[in-house]
Amino acid sequence: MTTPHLARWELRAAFARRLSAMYGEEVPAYTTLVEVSEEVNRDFATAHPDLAEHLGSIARVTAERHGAIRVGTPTELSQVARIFAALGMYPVGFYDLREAAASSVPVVSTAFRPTDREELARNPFRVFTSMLAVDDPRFFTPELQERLRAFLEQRTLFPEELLALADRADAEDGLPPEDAERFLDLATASFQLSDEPVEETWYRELEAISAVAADIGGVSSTHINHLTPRVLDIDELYQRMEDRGITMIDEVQGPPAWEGPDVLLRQTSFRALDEHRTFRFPDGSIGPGTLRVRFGEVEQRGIALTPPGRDLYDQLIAETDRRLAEHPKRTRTDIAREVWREHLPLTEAELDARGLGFFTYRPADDATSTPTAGQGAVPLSALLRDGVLLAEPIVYEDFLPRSAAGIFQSNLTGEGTRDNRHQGTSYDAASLSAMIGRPIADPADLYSAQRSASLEACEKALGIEILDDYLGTPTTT
Ligand code: OOG
Ligand code: NI
Repeated sequence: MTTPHLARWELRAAFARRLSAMYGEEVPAYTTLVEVSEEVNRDFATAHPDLAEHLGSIARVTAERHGAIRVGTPTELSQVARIFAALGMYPVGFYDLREAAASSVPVVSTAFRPTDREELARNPFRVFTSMLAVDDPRFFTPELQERLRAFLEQRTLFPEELLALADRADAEDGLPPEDAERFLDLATASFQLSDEPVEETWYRELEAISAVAADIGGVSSTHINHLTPRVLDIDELYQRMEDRGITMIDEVQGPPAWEGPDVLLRQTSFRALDEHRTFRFPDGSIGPGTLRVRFGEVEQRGIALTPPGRDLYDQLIAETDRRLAEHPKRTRTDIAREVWREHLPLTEAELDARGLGFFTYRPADDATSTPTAGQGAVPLSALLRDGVLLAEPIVYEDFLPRSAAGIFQSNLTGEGTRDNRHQGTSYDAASLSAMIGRPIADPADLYSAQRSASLEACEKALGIEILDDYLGTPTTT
């Protein structure tokens, strides 16, 4: 008899559940956040039954989380990539937060996530993963770089047994139950907050440069920094958390609330309370102390934007900044809403027609063929206008560097230091891919492939050729 294998997605879903349980014990405010998120989602589904599942099933959204972790070296990054591969999570997108943040955030990042549609629908767990830019001289002097490297090289974040099980799961596309159990135990434990004493002097030396550097390089293990639930109405969530006495950061990051389509990603967060840790002080004594580096975050996801749509988004953000500088008394959200109304279409159909958003298409239930079949390629716009095809938005599955920087920043205690007289070390998707040992996918390529596949399926189902007059990419092979 063959034992039933746990598939990658089952491992991924189980891992997300275990992390969530562990993190809830470590940071009780997270449990409150999850409760309030579930309430908000339930209420939204009752009030708007037709909209609630527009960007993903309620089952998906309820289970949906993203995590954030931080590692110190290319070796650690490549190890964590092996663990995520076992869970069907692959690197997507490159984020350089060193430039995006005003305070000192010396990291470069990617996100590990499922990449195909079915896998995302099964469980979309993703982890924003940052690596300390140890060799960036703007943050670390050569002498400190040496000590930092030596410290990071002697620690082990992921035991050999865990890595071996991860490689096996990757090779065998899953694991038998007993091995899966062991793998999940070890994987979850590697992200647990350690009770090992923190070397006070070393930690504070790094903290003066950057709280993020201290969180990564000042301790001998790693931990989950935050776990983020997804809500269908982030403004409502914000209000309800404040009503419960939890102070949120000043503003929701990303696009404003407005009456048109929600695009990309809106996020907000709150400072976690002081956490008790054990310290080893300079005189050798061991005693209690507190650290405050973890926080709670929540997000609302919108429609993925095409590269032109994304350029427009970046311009709208820049325009918002410009107007805010001119009118510092107004709130960012008010200005952003005004800018949105001026430049973004009010309907999804128009977002699609202008080639700004990513959509998939499917034949309407009663469409078997079209009057124009057999007369050459039919324009996509005509098929949508005539109701032969229906469009469905593709959810944005990634992150926003500026929001990520804002989230990092709003949860830091001090500004830290960055010496801009030095040239920063350059990192890009290619160099980070080489460190990870796997290519980092471009998010736009993944959305675009999903869109093209849906158009091809429509062509097959209707027996016609479709002329893509929205994005212009040829769909026939
Ligand atoms: C990651 C911050 C970025 C997000 O949601 O944009 C992030 C971190 O704090 O390690 O999680
Ligand atoms: Ni986050």
